Amino acid sequence: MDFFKKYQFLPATIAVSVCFCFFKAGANQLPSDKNATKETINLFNNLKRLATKGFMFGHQDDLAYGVGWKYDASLGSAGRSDIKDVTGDYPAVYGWELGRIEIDSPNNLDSVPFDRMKEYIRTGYERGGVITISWHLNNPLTGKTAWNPAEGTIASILPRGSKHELFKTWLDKIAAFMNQLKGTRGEYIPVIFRPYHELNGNWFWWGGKNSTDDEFKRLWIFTVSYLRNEKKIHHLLYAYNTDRYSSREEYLQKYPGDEWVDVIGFDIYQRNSSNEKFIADIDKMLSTLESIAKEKDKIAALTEFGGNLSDNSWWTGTFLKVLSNHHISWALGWRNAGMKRGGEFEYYVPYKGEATAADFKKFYDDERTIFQKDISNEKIYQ
Ligand code: BMA
Repeated sequence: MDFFKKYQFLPATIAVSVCFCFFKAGANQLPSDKNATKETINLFNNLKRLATKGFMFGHQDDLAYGVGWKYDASLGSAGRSDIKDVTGDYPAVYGWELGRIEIDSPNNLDSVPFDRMKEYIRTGYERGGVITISWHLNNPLTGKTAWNPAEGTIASILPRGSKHELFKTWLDKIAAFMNQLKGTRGEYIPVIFRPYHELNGNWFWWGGKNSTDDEFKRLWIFTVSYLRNEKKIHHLLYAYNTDRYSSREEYLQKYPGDEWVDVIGFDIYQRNSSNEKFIADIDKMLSTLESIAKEKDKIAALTEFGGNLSDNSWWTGTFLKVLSNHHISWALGWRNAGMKRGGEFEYYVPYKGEATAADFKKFYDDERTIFQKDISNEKIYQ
């Protein structure tokens, strides 16, 4: 073969390779679902990008109720929010909860009507915010709550178990809800789904000593593959999340594998521990989480938190102080339930007139915290 013939395709080959390299370098990375929608891929990549700038602030049930109010439509489509009452802005991340959708209840376990929830989700998304959804699902074996760890529950819902068919109908209801979440152009609203959370704790039927590692992994993989492959849902990112943990090994003990997870996180409540102890604990856990996220190329988040709000400067003096040393995507404060039926007064973020409100405003003003106005400018779905 003469020289010309041998190398006649060389220029074309080089050109194609160069283009391909450029394309790869500039291209978005795919989440665990290789068929994810465009908006979901963009969300995944933007969550990673934003974590280098600061962290998003999130709040559970933010638009539905707060301390002393419920479903306040007086602000029109803007909607009330304890965070907005204090800062003039909404959170960047909205947490919602699907517990009891599986038994066809019109309201979730915290009395939020699913119909309203869908509206709130659309509102948050149209403002450019992030949606994350947890699921305190009942125990499918006993019919009792998520906090009923009956023996044999997971085995009963895995393939060939006595409750497997029932369990699939529960996932069908999750799929139906997710499929009803659409933006104004008819596109699906991306959701960070966070099932089986606090998975190393012993209080839920799926977690801790109530499941073997293998059972938990099989439950996780079954759930994701059923929603992804059977129900063809491609607008979800999946969050794997533990409670407090003490080592990397403990964190990863029930990890199902990189192809089934996009976000890794943990939940933490300060309760009665001192600020110093809380800082030390969370600092260690965040460092471990970040190193796992980096190694696995996942998004790190504080999927639920509750602080010490008897300290007026907790937001800047403790929380911001420790989070400033880390790169997580978001931190979600749990719900402002207010006075509950049993007499417990439950809240995790300030409301108008609450003692930490002034300090929270400083926290809001700090350039490292990301709320709604910032996130709207980032156009994270494009
Ligand atoms: C708990 C409390 C409960 C609530 C549950 C599920 O931490 O807030 O009141 O029912 O979460 O949202």
